[in-house]
Amino acid sequence: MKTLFLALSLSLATTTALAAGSHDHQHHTTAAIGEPGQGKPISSTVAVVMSDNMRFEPAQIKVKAGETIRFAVKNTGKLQHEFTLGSQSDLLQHYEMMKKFPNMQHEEPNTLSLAGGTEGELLWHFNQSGEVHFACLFPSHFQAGMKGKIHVQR
Ligand SMILES: [Cu+2]
Repeated sequence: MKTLFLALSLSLATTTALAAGSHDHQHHTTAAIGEPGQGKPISSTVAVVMSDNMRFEPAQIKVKAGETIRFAVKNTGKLQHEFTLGSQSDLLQHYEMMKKFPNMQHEEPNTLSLAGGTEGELLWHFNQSGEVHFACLFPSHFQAGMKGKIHVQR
């Protein structure tokens, strides 16, 4: 299943890139959200809590363009939750895939999936100003409003 997902997500990414390239109004590409922060000096740590009330705390985060953020994420619930970064269209596309493959496991650098009662970290480098979204893409969680926004300031 893991391999299948990777293959699907690669082909989706390629399709998105091709589609975006053929239009002038391209504004939501994966590149726009930044890149994995591994190996870069960390500008600051942001603590994020995920819980079974289907919320992130905080749900609104402010960072500055050029910063590499260490997200220290804690799942205080009993259920599995995930912290996935993306543009709104990335997340919606991914969510559609989660509905088809609900047991999908992710190991991409923009996702941190945590079992109940565990914690972990995700390093992300924000390279341009704008908005980056995050969500837990388990279908019932996403529908319940388990999402938030990172405001990347100039
Ligand atoms: Cu969740």
